[in-house]
Amino acid sequence: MPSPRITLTLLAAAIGLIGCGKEEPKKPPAPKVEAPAPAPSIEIKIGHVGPLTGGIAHLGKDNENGAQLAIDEANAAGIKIDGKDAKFVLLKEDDQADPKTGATIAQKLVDAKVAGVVGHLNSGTSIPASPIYSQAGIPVISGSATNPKLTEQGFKTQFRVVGRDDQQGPAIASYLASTKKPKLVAIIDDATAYGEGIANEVEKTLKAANIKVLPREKGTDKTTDWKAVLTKVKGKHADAVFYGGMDATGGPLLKQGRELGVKAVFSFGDGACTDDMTKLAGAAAEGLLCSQAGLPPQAADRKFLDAYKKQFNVDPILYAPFTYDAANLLIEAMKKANSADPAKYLPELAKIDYKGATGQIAFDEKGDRKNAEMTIFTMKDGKLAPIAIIKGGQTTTWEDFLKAAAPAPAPAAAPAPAAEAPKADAKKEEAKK
Ligand code: ABU
Repeated sequence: MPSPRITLTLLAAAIGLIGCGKEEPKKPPAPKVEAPAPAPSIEIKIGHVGPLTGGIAHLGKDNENGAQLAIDEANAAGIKIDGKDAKFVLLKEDDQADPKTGATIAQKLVDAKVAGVVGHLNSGTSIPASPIYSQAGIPVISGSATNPKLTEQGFKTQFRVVGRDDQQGPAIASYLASTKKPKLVAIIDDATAYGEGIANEVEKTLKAANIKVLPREKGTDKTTDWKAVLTKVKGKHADAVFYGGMDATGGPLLKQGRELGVKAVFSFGDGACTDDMTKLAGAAAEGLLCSQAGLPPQAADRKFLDAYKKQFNVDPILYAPFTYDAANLLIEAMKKANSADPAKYLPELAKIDYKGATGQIAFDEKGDRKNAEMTIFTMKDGKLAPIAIIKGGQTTTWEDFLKAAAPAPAPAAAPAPAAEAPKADAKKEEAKK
């Protein structure tokens, strides 16, 4: 390529010739400017799986939004992996909260050569999907599946960023026992891995506290008519009810319970601990006790909450901050390994120590989140209000938690030096004037 000086000289000569009125010379061919070679890029596929149809599609979308926000932010940040511009793509899949479909979708994502997966939402789909990801060596992080079995199978590829039901069940049961002091509790579940699992944990805790528990009542994850079960519960005069299931079925249970005149305190686990309970059960939702297996959405990082609201025009419902963290953890581990090859970045993920929107995240040897918090809520004026945070066996009231989380007040400004008192002589002089 000619230097700019040569180009200018040629141009000046051409102008000079035109000025002399001589025959116009042929224009020299324009120098070819080669476009700079595009930076090498790499497309990294990350899967997200949750129910996007059916009764809990709103929770699936909430989880998916969290992961999508992390992907969009990573793409905007211009991340390089192995010297290449990384373009992250979220493959969004609907497993309909169905165990068989969950396994089919897992195989579909393996075949699509995803580098990692966020999901699945349900324990009932995560558990059958986990051996498929394990066999393919693909890391998978659930932001919501709480059944202990998920991380008890010994799969090195399986992680979760929420707590487990053998933490959550005892937390909500102990809170119920100590604050409401029930003598007889009815326990109902939806016969899913999650619902039945958390109900078992609650039952164990209540029985250990010498509280009587009625024989288990069951529905399914599609039951919306609970009248027969509730009539039995009413007849036994249970003074508390615990339901292991999701909000789409828990809402009708609560509503019909009150309609039938069941006076018992109702308590739910995380799957049914959402503000949607007000829509589903109306005024009957007031006073509900429930738990989540992590910090509440309103305690998530402000930057995340603002970005989520801006992008989706709604607030997170339940576990979106956790799926946001899950996607970011996959990306962070890839950055640390400088590779999107699961075999190379999996060891980084296993030993990660990362400040996420839901707090500091590190995994234990099973892939469970270390020091996961549990939150207890009550429904007050149509909104879930956190009451207490339980961490490592310690219970902190929500008010104290907020106080401890508040930024330390700025140090008081040093007092301004006192104005010097006028000297006595000066005062006298002033008086003479
Ligand atoms: N943790 C409640 C909802 C998801 C699940 O574990 O099935």
